[in-house]
This record gives sequence, structure tokens and C-alpha cells, in this order.
Amino acid sequence: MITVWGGQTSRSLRVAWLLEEMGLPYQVRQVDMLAPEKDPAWLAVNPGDFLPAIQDGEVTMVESIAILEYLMGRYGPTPLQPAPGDPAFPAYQQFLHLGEAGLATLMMVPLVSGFLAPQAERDNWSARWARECVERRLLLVRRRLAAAPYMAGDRFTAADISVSYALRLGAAHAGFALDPAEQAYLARTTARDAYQRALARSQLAPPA
Ligand SMILES: N[C@@H](CCC(=O)N[C@@H](CS)C(=O)NCC(=O)O)C(=O)O
Repeated sequence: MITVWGGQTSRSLRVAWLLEEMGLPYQVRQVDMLAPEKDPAWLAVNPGDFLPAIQDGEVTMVESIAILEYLMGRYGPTPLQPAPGDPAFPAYQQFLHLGEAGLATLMMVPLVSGFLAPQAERDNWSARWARECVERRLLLVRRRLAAAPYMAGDRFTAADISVSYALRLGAAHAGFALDPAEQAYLARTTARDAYQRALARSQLAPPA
């Protein structure tokens, strides 16, 4: 049984979504990132103290996109991951990583500044710089959606799990305005049964 250490709105949702799409059994362990006392069992899994992490037998991993690639590699093949010879592969690979490295990572700067920084430091230079970077990078998503319904082309893949999470994070928690094409895309991807199941299970998961 695969254990996903996560939170209701954390990137663990990407992992649970993929597991649901692939029909693999898993359990979710909730971690309260704001708890004053850290659970030693959680810190033993990830001393870096960031979500998500998975345990799969002897395997312990962090980094949501690396985890998606691990699960598809180990338990695939799956249509969620185009093969390297597939014409969809380059776009798939690019957007799989853009969703985290290019978008969600940078979104965290205005997000945490807005919630956690002292009042006088909320509107800081780094947060504004990161916001502008994200706005420019979203142009790549917009250009893609003008040409195709999904990031890799005409079918849903793990790149959509990656990018959808970032769009949702940015819109819900960091004040990024999605254009109509992005809104329709997000509605399309998150209407999938697998996403809805992953969301419900992440919300219902007991504390770690
Ligand atoms: N690149 C990492 C980002 C992980 C990350 O920033 N996780 C957030 C929650 S979604 C977190 O744990 N933040 C708290 C912290 O880093 O202290 C991934 O994709 O897994």
C-alpha cells in the first residue's frame, strides 16, 4: 500500500490524483504544516519538512513531479505518460515540469508573503518579481490552450495534473487571475472523477 503524506491543499493532491487515475491503492496521512510541535514520525519521513512525500515499500520520496514520474515508471505504462517516441512527448515533458518548476514554485513567494510575512513586508520586491515571472510564464499555458485542449495535445496526461494544480493554487491562494481559457481548462480537468475522488480522500484523511 502506498502512503501519501500530504494536506488538503498541498501538492499531495497531484499524487493522489495520479494514483486515482491509475487505479492504484493508497492511503493519505495528513500533516499539519502549521502545528507548533512537529510529528517525529513525519520528520523521519522528510526531515526537510515539506509536502508531499510517499512511502512505497522500501521507497521514500519527496518532490511531487518526481513522485509522479516514479509512479508512472514503476506501475505504468499509462496513457498519462506519453512514450519518448510519441509526438506529444516534448510538450508533455515541458508542461509536466513547468507546472512546478516554472509556476507553482514561484507562486509560493507571493503566496507565503501574503499570508505569513509581517504586514510591512507583505508587498515586497521579491514577491512582486515572482508574481511578474509567473504572469509571463502563464503566457506559455495560454498559448498552449489556444492550440490544444490539454498540455500534451488532444488527451489528458500527467502534465495536466501538474499544471492544473499550479493554476488552482495561484487562483485560490495567491491572487492570480485566470483568463477564460484557463478557467475552462481547469473546470475540464478538475471535473474528472479521479480528481474528485482524490480531493475527497485528501480532505477526509485522518491526521498523521
Ligand atoms: N517542489 C516541491 C514543493 C514542495 C512544497 O513547497 N510544499 C509545500 C506544501 S504544498 C510545503 O510543504 N511548504 C512548507 C515548507 O516548505 O516549509 C514539490 O513539488 O513537491
